[in-house]
Amino acid sequence: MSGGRFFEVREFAEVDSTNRYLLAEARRGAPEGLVAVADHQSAGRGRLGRRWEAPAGSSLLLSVLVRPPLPPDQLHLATAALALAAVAACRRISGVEPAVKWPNDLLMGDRKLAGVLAEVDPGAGDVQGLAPAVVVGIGVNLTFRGPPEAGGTCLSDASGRQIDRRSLQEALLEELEPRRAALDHDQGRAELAGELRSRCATLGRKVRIHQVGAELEGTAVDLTDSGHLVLDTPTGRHEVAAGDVVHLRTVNAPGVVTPSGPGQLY
Ligand code: BT5
Repeated sequence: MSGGRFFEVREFAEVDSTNRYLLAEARRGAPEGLVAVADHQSAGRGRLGRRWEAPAGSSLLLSVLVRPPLPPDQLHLATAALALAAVAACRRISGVEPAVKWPNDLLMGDRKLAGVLAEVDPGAGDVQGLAPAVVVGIGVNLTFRGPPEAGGTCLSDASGRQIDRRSLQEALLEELEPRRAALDHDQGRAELAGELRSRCATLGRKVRIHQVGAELEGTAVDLTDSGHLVLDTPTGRHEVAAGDVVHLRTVNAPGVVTPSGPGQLY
C-alpha cells in the first residue's frame, strides 16, 4: 500500500475502463488521489477512440484522479508525471528503463511497452469547489505484447523475468507522489520537464506531428519547461503543445492521427 495522496485504490476484476470509471467518480465530486486498477478492461481506451487491448491478468491497468492547479496548456504535464513515474517504477521493479515517446508512450527501443491517456471532463470541475479533474491512465504490458500489428513489447520480454504486478503498482504510486507534488509550482514543473527531457526518445529524432488541420515535419530539438516539444523545421522553430507524433526512420513507430476527441489531452 502506498502512502501519500494515492492511498485509496479500487480494484476491479473487470471494468469497462478505469479512466471512464474515475471520470464518473470525478463528476460526483471524488477527491484527488483516487486510484482504479483492473485485472481486465472490456472497453480499454486508447486515444481518439482507439482501443487499449490486454487479456485479463496480462498488464498493469491503472488510472489516477488528480486535480492539479495547471493552466490548460500545461495539463499534459500530468501525463508526463505518470509516464515518468512508470519509467522509475519499471527501473526499480524490473531493472529495465523504458524511454518516453513524447507525449504519451513508453518505449523499449522502438517497441511500445505502455501507453498513457489523460482525459479531462469539463463537467467535473467546480463540483464542491474542487479544481478540475484530470484522469490519467496507463496500461503497462507485463506478459502481453499488444495486438500483432502494433509492434509492442512487454516487461517480461524486456527484463527476462516475471514481474509482480502489485509490486509494480505500488512502486508506480510511490514514484507518482513527488511528481504529482511537482505540478503545484513552477520550479517543480520545470524539474519534471527536465526529467522528461532526459528520458525522452523523441529528442534528436526526425518526427512528423499531426495537429488539427496541419502536419509538421522536422527535428525534435528540445522540450520547454511547460513540456512542449520544440521542432526545427524548414520554416523555422515551432513549439508544439499538442499533436500525435510519428518517429520517422523507425521500424515500428505507431502511426497516429490528429487529436480530436472531446476532453482527451493525449
Ligand atoms: C494509448 O493510446 O497508448 C493510451 C493507452 C491507455 C491505456 C490505459 S489502461 C488504463 C486506462 N484505462 C483506459 O481505458 N485507458 C487507460 P494510443 O496512443 O491511441 O494507442 C492505442 C494503439 O496502441 C492501438 O490502436 C493499438 O494499435 C496499440 N495497442 C493497443 N493495445 C496495445 C498494447 N497492449 N500494447 C501495445 N500497443 C497496443
